[in-house]
Amino acid sequence: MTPSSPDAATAPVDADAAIAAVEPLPPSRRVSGLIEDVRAGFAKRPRELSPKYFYDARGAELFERICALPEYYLTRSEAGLLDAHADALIDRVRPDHIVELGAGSARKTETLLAACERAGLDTAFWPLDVCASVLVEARERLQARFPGLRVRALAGDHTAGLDHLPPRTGRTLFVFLGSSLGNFEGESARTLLGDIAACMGGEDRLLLGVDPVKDRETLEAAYNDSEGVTAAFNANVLNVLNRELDGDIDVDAFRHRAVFNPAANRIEAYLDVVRRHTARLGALGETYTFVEGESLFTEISRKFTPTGLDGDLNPAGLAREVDFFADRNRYALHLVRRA
Ligand code: AVJ
Repeated sequence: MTPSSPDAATAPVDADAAIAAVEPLPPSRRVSGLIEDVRAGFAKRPRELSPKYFYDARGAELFERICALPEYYLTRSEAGLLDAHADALIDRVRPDHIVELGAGSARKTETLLAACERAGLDTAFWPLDVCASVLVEARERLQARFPGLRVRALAGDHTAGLDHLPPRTGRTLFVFLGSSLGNFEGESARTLLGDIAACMGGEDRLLLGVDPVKDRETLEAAYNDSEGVTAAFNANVLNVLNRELDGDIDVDAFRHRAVFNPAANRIEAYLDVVRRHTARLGALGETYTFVEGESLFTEISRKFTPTGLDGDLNPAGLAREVDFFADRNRYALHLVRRA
C-alpha cells in the first residue's frame, strides 16, 4: 500500500497495470512449439508428448489437486523440509536476491522469504514463470504478507535460457523446487542446469528440491492415486491437443498408466490406447490412427540418488554443498554451488 495515494484502499484494482508490471524475460534461444513437438513426437514409436503441455488452466488446477493427494507425498515433504531448514539455509547463503524458476504461486518460497525477514535481510524476490497471471497473484499475496518486499516478476520460459536475466549485485539464491528437474533427462537436464550455472557466481547458490529413489509401492502410488486425479491430469493433455490443434482425439479411448522403471530410476507415464480409432489434427493437416495396445508416452518423473544427481550437476559445472533429507529419505533438498 502506498501511503502517498489516499484512495488506494478504495481504488479499483487495475488488473492491466498489474499485468504490465510483469516483465518479459526474452528467450536466449528458440524452443520448439506445440505443432512441431506433436509432429515429431507422433512420428516416434512409442508416440510421445512433452509434459510441458499438461499445464493449461484445467491441467494447472488438476496439478494443484495432485499436490494435496494423500499418495503424493512430494509437496508436503518438501514443505516440511523447507520449514525445518529455511533459517539454516538462509543464514548460510544470506541472499540479496532469490530467483525462482517456475515459481507458480510461490507458496513454498514464502518459507524462505520469512526466514530472510527473520534474518534481517532485505532480499528481493524474482519469480520466473511462463504464466504472467499466476505471477501477478503471487506478487499480491507476497507483498501483503511482507510489506516492502521487492518482487520483480519475470514472465518467460526457463528452458529457453537465462541470458536475459537482469543483472544482480550481491548474492543470488536460485530456487528450483518440486522435483521439477525430474521431467528433464540427458541433454535437456544438462542444458537447463548449464544455463543456471552460467548465471551463478562463486557466492551464488542453487536450492534444488528432488524426489529420492525409494520403494516401488510408494513411488507408483504417488502417480496412481485412488481418486483418479493423476489419470485425469494425464488424459487432459489430449484435451489440450484437441483445443489447440483443432483435433478430434477420443479422450475416452485412452487409459492412464504410470510405472516405475528401476533401470532408469524414473516413473514413466503413458496413455494406453484401449480402443482403436483415427483422429484428425486439423492444424497439422494430419490424420493419426491409434491401435489397441499402443501407448502414448507422456511424462518421465526422474527419481534421484545423491550420486545420480551428481551425474547431472557435475557436467554442468555444479556440485552439491549441503544435503537435507526428509524422514526415511522421502524427499531431498540440495544446496548446490559452482564446482
Ligand atoms: C511437477 C513434474 C514434479 O513429476 O511429480 C505429478 C508432475 N505428474 N503427477 C512430477 C506430476 C504426475 C510432477 N512434476
